[in-house]
Amino acid sequence: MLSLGIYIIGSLVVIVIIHYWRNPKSNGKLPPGSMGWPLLGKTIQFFAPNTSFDISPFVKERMQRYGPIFRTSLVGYPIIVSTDPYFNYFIFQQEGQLFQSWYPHTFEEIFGRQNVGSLHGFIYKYLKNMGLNLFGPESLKNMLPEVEKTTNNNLNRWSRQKSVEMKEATTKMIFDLTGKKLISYDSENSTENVCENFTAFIKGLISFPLCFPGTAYHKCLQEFLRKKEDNEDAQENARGKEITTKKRTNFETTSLAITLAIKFLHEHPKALKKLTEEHEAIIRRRENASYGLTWKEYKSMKFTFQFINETVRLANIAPLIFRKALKDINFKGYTIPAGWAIMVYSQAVHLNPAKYEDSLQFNPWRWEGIKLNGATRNFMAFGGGIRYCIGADFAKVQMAVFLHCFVTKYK
Ligand code: HEM
Ligand SMILES: *[C@@H]1O[C@H](CO)[C@@H](O)[C@H](O)[C@H]1NC(C)=O
Ligand SMILES: *[C@@H]1O[C@H](CO)[C@@H](O)[C@H](O)[C@H]1NC(C)=O
Ligand SMILES: *[C@@H]1O[C@H](CO)[C@@H](O)[C@H](O)[C@H]1NC(C)=O
Ligand SMILES: *[C@@H]1O[C@H](CO)[C@@H](O)[C@H](O)[C@H]1NC(C)=O
Ligand SMILES: CC(=O)N[C@H]1CO[C@H](CO)[C@@H](O)[C@@H]1O
Repeated sequence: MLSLGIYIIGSLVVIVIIHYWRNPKSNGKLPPGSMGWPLLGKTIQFFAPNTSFDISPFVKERMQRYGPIFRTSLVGYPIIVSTDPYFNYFIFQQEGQLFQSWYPHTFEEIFGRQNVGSLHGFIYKYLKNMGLNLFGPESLKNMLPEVEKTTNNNLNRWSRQKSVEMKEATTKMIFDLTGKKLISYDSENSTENVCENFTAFIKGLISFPLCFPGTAYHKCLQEFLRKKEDNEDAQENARGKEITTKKRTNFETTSLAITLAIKFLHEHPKALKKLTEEHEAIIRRRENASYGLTWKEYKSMKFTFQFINETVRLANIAPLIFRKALKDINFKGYTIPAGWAIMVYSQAVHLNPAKYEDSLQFNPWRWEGIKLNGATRNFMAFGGGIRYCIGADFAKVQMAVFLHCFVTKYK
């Protein structure tokens, strides 16, 4: 009898919990959608992998059923998914006022407490300024010869090998470059503490979206976890190893873009021809062909930047950007309750056929004379607002220099 009573009460509690989970409270109309089961939510469907460039089938299906903004749940959090360019833009612009950067605990646990998703205020501003200096235009100008030299050295080494695993090789190259930059900065001015925090800042912030399961980067997460286990076996050098792995994980952004750029060059001979012409012309215009790239030359690479934009648009390097609502948010008749998580799904914006014709096709010419009006709403590969990627220009320099060396010296 007693056990039956417990059973009934237990079932009632579960039903009530599920009821509240599936029908969350809101001071207005919630965006449409379904919540799935508590804890698990829609996680399993979301993580179903798909290797093509296309939007995840999970999101695609829901966009068709519910429209561009819908609710669901992932890894135990109720969450609003936004594929709406206007709402995404609004979210980026309102950072710190209505929204705040936020990444789920699961990932904080994996990547350590110093995750910058949770870093706000004074320290954030300090580190951000430091980053802006480090990767700002003046700094990049000075770096250009070094980037060119490192790129040439790496290409030279690859050309003497029978075959090269591009992803790995480019990651190592980018690691060489960025690592040098960070370390030289460290030994020059700052205290160890600041450098460590700054490294954690860069690591923590971009490592999460990259390693979201279900994306191509899931592998890097697994690698990271494996290394972590290794560390536990080999306590002595645990720390060094972990830092190295964390760093490597993050330099996969630019290296992935470069790897994809090579793939696109291979598949699109017309684009390769056009790119080669642009870079050979740069060298021809020089007084002496053996002089290195100048900033002026870099700035003149018109087609190269179209090529880079198109690569980054399709590469979908940081597919998910997370925020939390600080207040009740009203948008297009919906109310998102304060405290809810919001996922900016930028890939849907980049593959919007209304803005990008044949959106799955690689076509660098589409950027020619593209209307700049609303450009920031329709291109958010580097985020937006005050959290805009501080490494964006650095990544572009690396890519442009790589393409320059690659097409002028190698076949
Ligand atoms: C193609 C390469 C890259 C892509 C697509 C990319 C993408 C992004 C995106 C989407 C964000 C915004 C995250 C958010 O709003 O929550 C971001 C932020 C950031 N990125 Fe990148 N990134 C790239 C390369 C780099 C590089 C090379 C570095 C530095 C070495 C870097 C450092 C950062 C930092 C520090 C932030 C945080 C800025 C802040 O919160 O204020 N990124 N990146
Ligand atoms: C991946 O996406 C492609 C193109 O949208 C689709 O044809 C394919 O069925 C998807 N694969 C899986 C496993 O969902
Ligand atoms: C580093 O220190 C030098 C002089 O000590 C100063 O000129 C320079 O601006 C500093 N750099 C940064 C990034 O603070
Ligand atoms: C070009 O520059 C290199 C080194 O900077 C020099 O050795 C070479 O003689 C120069 N060639 C001409 C034609 O000026
Ligand atoms: C690349 O995209 C950005 C952002 O939309 C835009 O401002 C820039 O003009 C584009 N570059 C080219 C060469 O089209
Ligand atoms: C905000 C932040 O992460 N601060 C850390 C900076 O580094 C020191 C020591 O490495 C930590 O104690 C701080 O918490």
